Amino acid sequence: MKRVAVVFALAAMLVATNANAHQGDVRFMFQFPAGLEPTLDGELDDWSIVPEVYYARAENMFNQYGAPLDLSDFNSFTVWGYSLATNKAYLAYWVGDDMIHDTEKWSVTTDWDHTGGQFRSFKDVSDEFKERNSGSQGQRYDLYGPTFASGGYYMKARDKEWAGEPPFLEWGGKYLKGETNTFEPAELQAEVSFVPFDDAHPDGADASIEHPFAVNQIVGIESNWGDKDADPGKYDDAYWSIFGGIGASLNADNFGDYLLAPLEPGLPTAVKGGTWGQVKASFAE
Ligand SMILES: [Ca+2]
Ligand SMILES: [Ca+2]
Ligand SMILES: [Ca+2]
Ligand SMILES: [Ca+2]
Repeated sequence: MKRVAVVFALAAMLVATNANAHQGDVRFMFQFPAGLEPTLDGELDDWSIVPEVYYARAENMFNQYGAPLDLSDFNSFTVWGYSLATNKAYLAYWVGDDMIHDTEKWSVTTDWDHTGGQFRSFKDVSDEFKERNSGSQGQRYDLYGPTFASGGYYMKARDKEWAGEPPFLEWGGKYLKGETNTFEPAELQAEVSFVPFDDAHPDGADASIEHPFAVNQIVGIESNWGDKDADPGKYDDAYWSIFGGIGASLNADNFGDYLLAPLEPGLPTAVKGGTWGQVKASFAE
């Protein structure tokens, strides 16, 4: 497995050089070649080129509360990717849950320039400070889609509403099994694209600083799913996270690290037009 060797060599380098590691072990963001970025149609076939090493699976997630690991209660994967051509981050996820309802979601927090520090829920500061700084140097996204949230939306950026609208946040998703808000077993999946910001300004994108991605860069991220099941009003016993960073909803010191991986060998480096189906067919030849 040559691919695995590439990223593990990078991980060793990272451990040796990065004194600022966050929570847990470093993970990897897959680099989509230009032209092979996912189409956000809710079908994950365009993620089939991503090797297993990039997947974060429920078996390896952390629970802040009491529930033991039980994949029939909560099961999932998340995969992150990025593209130098689009300068966007891409997230795919799948969730299997024995009791789904419309207050359950991924809470995804991002610190693209890896500064750490508090980025929202400030106390004892002026309203002006809050408006300027909440969700600015770090961001929090609530990703319910394909579930339509009790709050009346599918996905949003907290604190900076514009950052949760297209083209800054776009997505596609669907239920594979079951239906929204039935309290019955369900499986769902979605894919999301993010325009990354080092400073998301209250006045919108033109006043903001976009974050430029580069190979081998390290970014800060955490993702949580509160599996509330019987009681939508609270996180009864299961708040699953990728890195186990308690307090990640407001402080980026509690995120984990993703390294932006180099291109995997053996993938096409450019695609001129054509559908994904045609590209896949060319892989199979
Ligand atoms: Ca797709
Ligand atoms: Ca459950
Ligand atoms: Ca930051
Ligand atoms: Ca549930």
